[in-house]
Amino acid sequence: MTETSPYVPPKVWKWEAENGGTFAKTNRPIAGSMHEQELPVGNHPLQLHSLATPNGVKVTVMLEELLEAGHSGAEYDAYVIKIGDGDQFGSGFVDINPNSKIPALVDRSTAIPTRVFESGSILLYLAEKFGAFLPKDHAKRTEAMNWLFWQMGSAPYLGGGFGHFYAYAPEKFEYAIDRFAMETKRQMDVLDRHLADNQYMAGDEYSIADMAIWAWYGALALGRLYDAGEFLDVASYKNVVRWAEEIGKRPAVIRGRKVNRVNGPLEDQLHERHDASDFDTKTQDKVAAE
Ligand SMILES: N[C@@H](CCC(=O)N[C@@H](CS)C(=O)NCC(=O)O)C(=O)O
Repeated sequence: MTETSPYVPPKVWKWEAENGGTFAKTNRPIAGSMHEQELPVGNHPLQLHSLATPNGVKVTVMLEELLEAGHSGAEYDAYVIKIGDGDQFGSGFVDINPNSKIPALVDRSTAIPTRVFESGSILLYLAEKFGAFLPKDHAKRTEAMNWLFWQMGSAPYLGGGFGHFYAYAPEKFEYAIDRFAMETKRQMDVLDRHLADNQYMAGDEYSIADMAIWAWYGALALGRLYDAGEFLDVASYKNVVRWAEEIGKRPAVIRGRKVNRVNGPLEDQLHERHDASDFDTKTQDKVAAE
């Protein structure tokens, strides 16, 4: 019988071999750009550089909601950043997000173009710019912000913790899966109890807090994340499922999920978005049929 000796951390950690996980080629312990790469620029005031992961979907849902509500100033060009290919380390992208993570937005309607990174900051920027999807009433606005920031602090345990060890790590480590499954279920219970008495996260108004939380926890409740619906018994969080299904039916949400998507059914993949008509003519099923 071979016994593996327990890992003893060295005095100083060194970046040596790839760890074998799904993102082994992407992850690195240094920041900054790795290659020269200019970003394309389209005609609209808002330029989005992103991918349809949960963090990306929050922003495309918000932009589609703004357009659906008649805010024509929210017209946008959306370009794909393929994080598996290292696009986030190109010099143009690092200029707009020194943290090298999608999503990142440039607002070219300001005298000097404004860069906006971190999905929560982007949602708040757009909500304030257009006066939409953030309650005007101070107490309700505070509640929306409470939940927006809750999402920012909580989702790394769901994604970087549970999702990483359940779906992406090179081996199944019981300790890590246990720890993060427990925390993810606790978070789902937090949401479930809140949504038992509230239609939306900030009460009776749909807001950026719903968009942020739905992209992660709505996807989990609908069984779309990490194939973990059964493992985490997501159906038992009935109020979260009710809320997730309701939001999932919104036309802007259905459109927003398609933008910058490079996997899944071809009819749900709109790699780049430059015009509202692209949803009818440029999804990958239509491109393939040409
Ligand atoms: N806190 C950030 C997280 C963004 C994030 O983690 N983005 C991931 C995709 S979901 C990414 O770009 N990863 C690429 C990398 O880590 O190199 C936000 O909310 O915008």
